Amino acid sequence: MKRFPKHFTWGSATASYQIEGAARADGKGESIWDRFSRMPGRVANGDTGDVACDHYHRYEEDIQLMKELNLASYRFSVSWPRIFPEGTGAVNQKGLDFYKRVIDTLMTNGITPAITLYHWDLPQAMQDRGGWMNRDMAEYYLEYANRMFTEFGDVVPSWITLNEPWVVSYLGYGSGEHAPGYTDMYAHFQAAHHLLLAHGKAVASFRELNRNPDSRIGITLNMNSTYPAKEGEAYERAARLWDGFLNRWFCDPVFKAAYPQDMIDAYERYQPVSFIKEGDLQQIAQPIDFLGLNYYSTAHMEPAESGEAGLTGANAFLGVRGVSTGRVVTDMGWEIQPEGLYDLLTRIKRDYGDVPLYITENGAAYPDHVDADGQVNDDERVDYLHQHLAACHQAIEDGVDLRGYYVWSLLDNFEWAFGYDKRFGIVHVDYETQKRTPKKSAYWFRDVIRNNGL
Ligand code: IFM
Repeated sequence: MKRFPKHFTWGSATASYQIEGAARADGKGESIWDRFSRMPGRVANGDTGDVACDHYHRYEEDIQLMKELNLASYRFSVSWPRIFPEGTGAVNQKGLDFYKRVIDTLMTNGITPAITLYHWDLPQAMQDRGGWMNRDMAEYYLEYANRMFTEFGDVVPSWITLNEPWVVSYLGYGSGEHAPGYTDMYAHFQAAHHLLLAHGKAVASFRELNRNPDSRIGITLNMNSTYPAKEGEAYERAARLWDGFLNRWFCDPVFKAAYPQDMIDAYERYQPVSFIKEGDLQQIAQPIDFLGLNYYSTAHMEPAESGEAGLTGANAFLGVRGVSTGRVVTDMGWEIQPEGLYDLLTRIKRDYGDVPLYITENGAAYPDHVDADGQVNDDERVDYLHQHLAACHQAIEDGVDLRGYYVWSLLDNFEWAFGYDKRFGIVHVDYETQKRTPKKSAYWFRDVIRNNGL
């Protein structure tokens, strides 16, 4: 038996827009995903989060499920436009009441809440002011974060400022696959900087407010291990550039108060980084209590010609391309490489020090269905989770301070541009009836938690 440390935290994660539905209920404002999902061709099948898993009305049933699965902690995000329908100014009390009910029900059932403040559903009113390209967004975010700290900071012990700022800035502003759908590499870097600034301001304010001396705050980054596709200097360089773009651009300012020079150089080949103002990096690099990692896959990189036909976005910008290695893929087309998780965990320790780590997301999409006998036999997901937990275990054995693991996701849900086509849940959701059916992986995970080991 591979046992985990005594106080290891076991949980599952979700995000507001992906599960709540109730898109206009009780005074909620429009979010950029409400707007974007209505634009023709942006989301598969024209799906929207209008109803999603209807968690807004079914949170009690969902929390009972969490309890049955032995979850010790639940990571969820708050919908900013439910709290501030216009992004700033007037507060929507009914929005606050909803999260109060969720938090109370979790606590009554012995499940510790972990709040992510921003998991991509920016109020549309904020986008109308330029969204994350606008430096003022850091101040608006701070207003929202402060309100949440004031309301819930005494009872919620764990806070995450941002979920995957790279996805927000690159997929939202660089490649255009996500809301708001811009395709401008400079906008990406600018948005990323303002997100980091927002993070730093919120951390400083959290310390100052000090609502509960035992509570902790961190950030969640989506990080991949990046490898050269072949031996050779050009391949090493390609891997390093992608690492700079995806990983170091976020970790370096947070932990070292500096942006990676190779990325600054890449950017400045085209334009000065005038959006970085004096004092910003000190503001960003507030000490955090933990780093959350969302890990799914790896990247194997090779050099490419920047002007090459078909090369777009960051690939054209950096002159690199990811290649397939022939490994087995999930339904997202993402290669399965659990040793990449081990490499990532040990690399963080090596490059950024002994910061406490949490896997705030890990999981896999498969085209699951309920059998005639009412079961969902998702053996591939069990296998995926098993292998990745084994990698976590190995990293802990080798001295990494990994404190917890949250499976993505509790429920099948709205997978952004893929709509409801991709199922990541350990619990199956029938979107016609809203019936929840725990999959084999849910029962497997319940037993892992019971045994505190594999
Ligand atoms: O569904 C997403 C989640 O919102 C953020 N991390 C990756 C997941 C799977 O794509």
